[in-house]
Amino acid sequence: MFIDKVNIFLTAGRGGEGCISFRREKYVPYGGPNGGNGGKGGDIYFEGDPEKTTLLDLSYKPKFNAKDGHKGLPNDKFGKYGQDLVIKVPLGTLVFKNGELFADIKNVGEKVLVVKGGRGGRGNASFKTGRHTAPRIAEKGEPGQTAEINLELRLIAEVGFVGFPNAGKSTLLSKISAARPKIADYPFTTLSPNLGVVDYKGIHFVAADIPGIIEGAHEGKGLGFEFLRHIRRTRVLLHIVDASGFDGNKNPYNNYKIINSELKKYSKYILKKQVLVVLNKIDLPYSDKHIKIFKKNLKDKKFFKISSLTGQGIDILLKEVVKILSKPIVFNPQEEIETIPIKKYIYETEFKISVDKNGVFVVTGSKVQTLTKMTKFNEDDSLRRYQNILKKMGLEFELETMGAKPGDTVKICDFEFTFEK
Ligand SMILES: Nc1nc2c(ncn2[C@@H]2O[C@H](COP(=O)(O)OP(=O)(O)OP(=O)(O)O)[C@@H](O)[C@H]2O)c(=O)[nH]1
Ligand SMILES: [Mg+2]
Repeated sequence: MFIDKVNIFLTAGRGGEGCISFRREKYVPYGGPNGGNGGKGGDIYFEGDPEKTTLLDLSYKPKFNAKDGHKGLPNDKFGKYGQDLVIKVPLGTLVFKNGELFADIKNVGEKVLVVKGGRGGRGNASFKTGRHTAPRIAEKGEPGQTAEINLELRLIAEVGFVGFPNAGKSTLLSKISAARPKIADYPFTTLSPNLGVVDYKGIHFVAADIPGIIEGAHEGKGLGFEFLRHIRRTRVLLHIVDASGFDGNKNPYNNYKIINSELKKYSKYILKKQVLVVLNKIDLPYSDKHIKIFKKNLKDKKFFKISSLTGQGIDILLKEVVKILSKPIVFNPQEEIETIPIKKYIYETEFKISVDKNGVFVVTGSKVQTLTKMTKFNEDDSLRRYQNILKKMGLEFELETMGAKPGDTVKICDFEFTFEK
């Protein structure tokens, strides 16, 4: 499971108690105080770990404590320090402490102190004064600092893929890296980001394939903007377009404009990155026609024609990507702190079925509903495709299991269908 946001509580260790003790030596009648100080409580750190790619393990445990310091001892011995706690996080983790951005862990081994352990209490040796030579005073240890921490992961990839669902983003990633994301001919196959390391003639870079976005993503439609943060730190975006005409939609150029407008609503910086327009699926009929439309509208802007399936055109594309990556990084601090309203994404099963009082089978679930809202029922191919996807998801089987008979009514969103096999 991919978890990119967690909320945890940290408590650093409490300082150890100071000791009250007096010297006892032969022939020394009134030994002075010799109680040592308590040891300092353990600190808590976050450390960047390249092996980690998710915050999943932290999501199981809401509270983390470092060890308390040990008590001070007689003979002016200080108590041992409480052990520090080092929490490993993936590179690209933003740390918000009590609601404010506190650190941004980007490098391997980068370690930040988040809460400090308490000071050890002073033992009575520390309280000795000229007038008060035998104090029975010692302090308790200082409590460790506490903090509420929100961690937010923004994956670090040099190249990010954006585009409509089904454009072929995951297919491209699987073609150019060893990553094996799920690929299928229905929208929202990818539900969380996939990373892959690309090796182009000995030059390596990380590419991120994120779930598709749709019109209205800024209002939370589809998966909303939830995963866009993972392409915020990329240097190059590949805007992948299905040039063959997705979902009976005969206008890939329009899709391209929709994505651009959604990206602009997401962040004013994102389109300032290098964006390469990638027309995919050129092995399919109709792509020629759409490529011409792009050519006309993009004017001088360069675009790439590829087939993620056959591999055609990919070499030229990667060559350009590597060329851009070889230029120095221009860092924009404003972009990093631009805050983005995020709609919370809750994972759901693909669909749920219930039977209402009229015996109608009501199907819910964001995936089915999005698909239904995105399907043009007045087109035969779209309708057939819709039926196929539902069948593949197992909806027909599930309806039968729940006792649906031919002729029964099935409701999805505002649409009513008659169940048939
Ligand atoms: N003919 C052809 N089909 C392709 C090509 N690239 C992808 N496909 C097919 O298009 C469908 C969608 O591909 P995916 O890679 O899952 O698309 P995606 O953009 O990751 O989709 P989401 O994860 O839903 O956003 C699959 O059936 C692929 O086999 C291509 O270049 N040519
Ligand atoms: Mg995908």
